[in-house]
Amino acid sequence: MAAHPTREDRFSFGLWTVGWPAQDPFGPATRPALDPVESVHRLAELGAYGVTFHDDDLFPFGSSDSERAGHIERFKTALAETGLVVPMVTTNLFSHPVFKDGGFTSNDRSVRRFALRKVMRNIDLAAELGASTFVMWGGREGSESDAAKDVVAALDRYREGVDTLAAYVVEQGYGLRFALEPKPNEPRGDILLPTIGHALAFISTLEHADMVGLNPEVGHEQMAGLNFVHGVAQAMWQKKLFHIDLNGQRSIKYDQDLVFGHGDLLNAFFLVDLLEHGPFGGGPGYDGPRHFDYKPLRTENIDGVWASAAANMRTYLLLKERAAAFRADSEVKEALAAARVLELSEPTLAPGETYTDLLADASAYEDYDAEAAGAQGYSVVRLNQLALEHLVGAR
Ligand code: ASC
Ligand code: MN
Ligand code: MN
Ligand code: MN
Repeated sequence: MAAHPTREDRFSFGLWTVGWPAQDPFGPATRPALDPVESVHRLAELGAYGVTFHDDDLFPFGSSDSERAGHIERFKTALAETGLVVPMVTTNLFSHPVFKDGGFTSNDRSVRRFALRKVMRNIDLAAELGASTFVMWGGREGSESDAAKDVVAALDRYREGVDTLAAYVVEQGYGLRFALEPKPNEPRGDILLPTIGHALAFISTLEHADMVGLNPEVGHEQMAGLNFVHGVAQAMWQKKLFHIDLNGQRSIKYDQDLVFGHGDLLNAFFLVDLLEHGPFGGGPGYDGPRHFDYKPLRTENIDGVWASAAANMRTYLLLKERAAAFRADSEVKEALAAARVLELSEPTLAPGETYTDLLADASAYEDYDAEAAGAQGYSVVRLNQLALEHLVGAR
């Protein structure tokens, strides 16, 4: 079994994932703080190729310039020692109380200006470290009361914020693209841009829409009861899958951030299949980092932290292997044909055909046997069972 990660697999982890000391709303941390330098070394040993961070993961909020520089230097040394890269950087606009009503969309204008400055400073660092993606997760952009947030004005301010930062990146000549990360709720009662669909619609209104895409997270769509594979497919279709946060979630509840595959496993299988092979009808898959945004369970000690980091990568590789077997299986090919999956790639109108031709085609309507078409089976269960059997290693 090919389940040993290598740099070529391009697995990356947030410093805040393995470094989460496991405080929750009901109890304090169960693990000591982890030095980012140690995380870099351990992740490299485990086979990751990249590490990502929020500014506050690397140097505490409020650090002096020299303290900040010291933390960055130590981190850079660890990167140089291990060869790990920084493919993505993001900003913490959610922990400090100043952001309790939002960053870009706080009702308080001075907070919004402070938030933009905090991001600009972090964009400079991202560019310095050679990152290509800058993620924006607006965890505090939202409300608990419909009386207290003018959502229309908030979206104006959100757009103003992203447009301003995009202009900054362009004018500095940085090679960065933004990736917005949707989430429906938590920590706010309702968060703006709650799903992939909302975020795609928002992006279409931006001045620099071309350089803004998505960083969808498995669990965040599933918290909204949505099918993550569908969401990712639409993001790909709109060429907006700039980055991805892999993890696990079991149904509609608080954000679990489980190990990848430890939630909806069948959906994870089809996700890996889509990322690795692209759509069934042809077209590219995903070629960016396979980034894990998960939280080691609060029950785990430090050994469990590293075991869980390894589990994310191993699960991905196992699913990749299973998906390849699924695609290569001649019985699956037959079942795909029986389910007529590939026929969907054929345009509904013939080449050059117009609606006038369609109106003139009696076979399409007047003579069409809707009863016969309605009586046919699509053999979906057989195909799904074949996928499941590959997934569990029964084929
Ligand atoms: C991020 C990101 C999230 C949140 C969360 C913080 O940058 O992708 O989902 O921050 O992980 O705990
Ligand atoms: Mn999450
Ligand atoms: Mn995330
Ligand atoms: Mn998260």
